[in-house]
Amino acid sequence: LVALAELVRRPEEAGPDETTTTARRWASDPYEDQASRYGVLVSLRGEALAADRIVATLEASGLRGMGGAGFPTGLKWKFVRKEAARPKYVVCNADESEPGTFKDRVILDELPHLVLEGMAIAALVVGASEGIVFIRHEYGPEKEKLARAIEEARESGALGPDALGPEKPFDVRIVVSPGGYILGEETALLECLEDNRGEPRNKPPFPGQKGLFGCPTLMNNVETFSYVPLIVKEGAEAWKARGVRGSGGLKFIALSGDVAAPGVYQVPMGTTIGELIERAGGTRDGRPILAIAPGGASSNFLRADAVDAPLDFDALQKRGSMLGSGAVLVVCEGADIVDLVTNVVAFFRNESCGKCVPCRVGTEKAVAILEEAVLGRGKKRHLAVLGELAETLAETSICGLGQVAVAPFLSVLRAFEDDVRARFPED
Ligand code: L3W
Ligand code: SF4
Repeated sequence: LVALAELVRRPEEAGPDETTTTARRWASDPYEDQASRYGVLVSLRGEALAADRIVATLEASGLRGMGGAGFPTGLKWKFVRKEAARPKYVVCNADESEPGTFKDRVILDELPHLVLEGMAIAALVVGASEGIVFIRHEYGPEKEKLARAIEEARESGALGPDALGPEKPFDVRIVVSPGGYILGEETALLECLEDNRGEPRNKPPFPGQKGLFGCPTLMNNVETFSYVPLIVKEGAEAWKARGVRGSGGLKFIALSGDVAAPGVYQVPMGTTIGELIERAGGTRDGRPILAIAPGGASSNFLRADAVDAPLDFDALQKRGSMLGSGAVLVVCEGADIVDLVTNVVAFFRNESCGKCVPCRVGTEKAVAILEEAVLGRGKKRHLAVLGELAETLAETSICGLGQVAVAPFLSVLRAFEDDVRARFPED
């Protein structure tokens, strides 16, 4: 039996032979000029109407949020820009915790200045002078790297009193998450920053309207910010041209599970899952693929024929799953898929903050049913109960955790119906 815990080890648990902290890039390196740090920010300082141009460029580029939801970045920035209330904040969500997701860790390690430059450009656009990076507490070495990068940026004037132009300050501080998956949910993160219990808020209002301390707050994922300098520099068309098969731009993917070389890969958006696996040396021991979860634990499992699916928000949604936070989990034959998906649901049960009764109680119930099924003692009528639980949680949960908690099981039921039904033999 291959449990998810074995398939998706957290980066800090990875063995020395596993390159989880080295991005393997394809084609040309778009970041080769990271040495000319903050060149884009500096060039924007004196530009009249820079903010409007940047928003238009981001909208035309098609850049979407890389934390999981894929919300259009230019639109989000436009919303926050038009808010009149002050002060405004820029928050970088670096509380990467989705099982199988470890690409932000590599970006923070290798490209911290691009993240900071992206945040400074965001501040210039929305009119903020304070930025916060909220980082996962296990990311100690990355936090140190980022802290050094912040110091270097201050020394060069890229952060500080004149960062966005004469007497237009912007500075960034790091806040270490006290720990817990749910704090990566944007409103729970804000509650935490306000020193409250880290539970999600009802939305709307969105953070862009009423965020930190009730003020407009632009929040994006690490990867999203890191792309901004390049897009502003090279323009929307050049960015889109970096994608393939009609998709635009680039994507960092954390590849894990039964592959020869798990790790972080940067690929053109639109690369197929099969091409990615091939790039990683194929499956472990050449075993046939059983299932693929293309977007982390929250995403629906697909059958092996999904290898031809492009890594792209819309394409994967059409296939019944999602790109999510860009975490491709490969499961080969020999794995017990019911055991594996029980692990996923148990993860959500463990990480539920308990604010919504259906999520708090429903995930507990779902895991109890699934644990019986793993032992081959599932009851037929409980399959219907799992369907009802999934629907109830999707309808009544106030955040993504509860909304998707039982969905991965339903995807496994759809993909491997006979095998799964066989685990629920009893009346
Ligand atoms: C202004 C509107 N802003 C939406 C903003 C909203 C947020 C973004 C997306 O993430 C995903 C889920 C899981 N005016 C707006 C607006 N916004 N409408 O757009 O919002 P939303 O609500 O679609 O999603 P979300 O709650 O931000 C949920 C995935 O995250 N997930 C796990 C993620 C884990 C990681 C990680 O470990 N790195 O990211 C779990 O649920 O797939 O798609 O900013 O404010 N009208
Ligand atoms: Fe908390 Fe679950 Fe409700 Fe999200 S859905 S707020 S995790 S109880």
